Amino acid sequence: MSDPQLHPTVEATAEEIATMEIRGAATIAAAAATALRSQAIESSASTSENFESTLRAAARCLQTTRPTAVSLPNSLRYVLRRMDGETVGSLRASVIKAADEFVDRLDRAQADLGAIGANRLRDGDRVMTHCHSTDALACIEAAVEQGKTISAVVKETRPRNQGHITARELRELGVDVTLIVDSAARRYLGEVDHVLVGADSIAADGSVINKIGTSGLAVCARDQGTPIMAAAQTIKLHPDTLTGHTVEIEMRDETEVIDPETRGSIGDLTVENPAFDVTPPRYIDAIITERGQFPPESIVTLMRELFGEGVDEPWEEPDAGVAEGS
Ligand code: RUB
Repeated sequence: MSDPQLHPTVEATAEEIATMEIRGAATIAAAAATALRSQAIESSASTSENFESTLRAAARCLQTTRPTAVSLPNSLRYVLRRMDGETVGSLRASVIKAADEFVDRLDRAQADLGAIGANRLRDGDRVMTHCHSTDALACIEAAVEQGKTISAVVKETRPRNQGHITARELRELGVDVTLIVDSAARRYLGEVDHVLVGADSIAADGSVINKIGTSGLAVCARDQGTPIMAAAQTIKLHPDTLTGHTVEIEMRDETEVIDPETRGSIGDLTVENPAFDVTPPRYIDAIITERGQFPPESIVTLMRELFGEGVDEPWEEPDAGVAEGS
């Protein structure tokens, strides 16, 4: 049942994130900030307490949609921490400003990261990709804009085939693309100069949490001597891991893996569908951020600089039972 406090855009955005119509860590972060902006614009709250409470409720609704990409809570944090003012009007203005600022910073960070990642790519290089990452593609786009000829081996990325999106976008950039099934990756690793992936979260020890299959690819790449880089803006840094928390891996519906009819025809079996996995830092050569490239083991220094020793959860109500309609 829909929450009367929430603007329909918030619930629609939450639904689209959950069903992956909106997907990919950076895109999810931008959509969440934009949904808070809509809530702020449309809210009919008559008191500042009520306005703040509805914004927190909207953030909670968005925050629970997908658990692995930390860009989502980091985006909500960015906006809610800047919600400030004595009146509904000033609170509204502060949320709109923060959401606009966040989306703008996201775009600039991706462009800066792309320029840094492109420096690692030489003219004529061949890159293997996994899933669809706008941060990873920004590196290739910047290299192409520098006049380098880049070709790509694109992994299909079962079960949702995000590799098809990558293939399409690379073709739009004029990149020569070879599409392969995931299980063919090792065969082609000897032919590529880099493995380039994105990230949903980066842990304090430098582990890269990304689409399922990334860790197996990284292990094979290391075995083959192919360098692997993860392109990840700093909103992918997971502050909770500074204090020992682990990153929750999303388990998605089994129907993404097998249709019910085929499953029924096989008989009694268990189907599991983890959406992400964890690649330990020893398999990653570089994490590319808008603040520079880092060996994974040193990313913790940047995390401390950005987050201190931890973060709050500004979407939680300071005391229960505040909301009285929007
Ligand atoms: C997407 C995925 C991407 C990261 C980074 O998973 O794993 O590699 O989110 O993307 P899903 P970006 O399709 O399940 O959301 O660089 O665009 O933030």
